[in-house]
Amino acid sequence: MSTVAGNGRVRTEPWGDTVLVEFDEGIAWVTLNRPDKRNAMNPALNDEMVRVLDHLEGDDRCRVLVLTGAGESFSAGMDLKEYFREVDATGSTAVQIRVRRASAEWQWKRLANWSKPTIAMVNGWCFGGAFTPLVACDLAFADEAAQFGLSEVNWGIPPGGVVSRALAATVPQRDALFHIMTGEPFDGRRAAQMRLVNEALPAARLRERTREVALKLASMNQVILHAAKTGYKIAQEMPWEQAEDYLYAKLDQSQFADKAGARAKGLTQFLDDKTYRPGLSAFDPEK
Ligand code: ACO
Ligand code: V55
Repeated sequence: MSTVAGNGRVRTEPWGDTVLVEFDEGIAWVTLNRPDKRNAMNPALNDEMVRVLDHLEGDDRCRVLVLTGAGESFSAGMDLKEYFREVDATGSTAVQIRVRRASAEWQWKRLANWSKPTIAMVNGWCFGGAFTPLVACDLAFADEAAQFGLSEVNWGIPPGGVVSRALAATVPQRDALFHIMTGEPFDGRRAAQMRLVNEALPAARLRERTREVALKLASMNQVILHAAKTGYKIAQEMPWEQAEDYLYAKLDQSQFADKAGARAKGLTQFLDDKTYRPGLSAFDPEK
């Protein structure tokens, strides 16, 4: 797809207005880029993110995606002016359906099922609707001082979209209901305690740690990673009998799909060559 950028030049990559993408050794750093609005998600940003995810899925420069925000915010949630007030003002159900659809399409439908590993890097404010892409990412790292909150009740709505569903998939009920009902904010350290994020780090170490994990994932077999994460997410919703059958089917499917033959190599290295012990391999992104 090509669009005409502000400078009049034709652009074939779908980012540049409200989203930035930078490539770095297999990592695509995807930055929500409305820092003046604390990266609140308006309809334009939601439309752009749908296109960005579709583009990056087929772009070999991206082996892992990191989602973050420009400036001092991850995302202040849904744009209260453009996503709520201005959509209400149109009086059009069709418009409301369209903007809600674009929002859901990237924030969880595409993101949660993405074919490549995804990591949320919460660099600052994370409110309301921002919990959806946060939870849809496979992993999450946060600045320990980042502020999170389900602020919906403070301005007169219950959490909408799949915000509460996403919370139920990550944190215990006591924490979820406390924050959904009181709207009380919490910091990154607390977010790690309740397992909303994997780790909380000092601001100065956040990018370095996120990059370390991203590089590790970028170095791994992409077909097997895709099968592993999809298997987990889908089996979670299944009865055990079906889960076992499905996960074996997934395992067999991955052997067909993996042209690199990782399984045969792994077996040879352990059983014949004795050059590799899966249980002893350290977490070393350089290997
Ligand atoms: N929607 C629309 N605009 C927003 C949003 C938002 N969610 N968040 C911030 N902005 C805008 C502000 O209106 C302001 O715009 P202006 O400069 O044109 O006046 C600009 O971003 C900067 O915001 P400030 O409040 O001045 O920034 P500050 O750093 O002091 O505070 C904070 C940041 C804490 C994030 C604050 O902006 C805030 O509370 N935002 C709302 C958070 C929220 O409740 N989000 C909605 C959750 S509900 C949902 O997502 C469905
Ligand atoms: C929220 C999110 C929505 C929505 C209504 O509470 C409310 C957040 C992502 O979409 O349509």
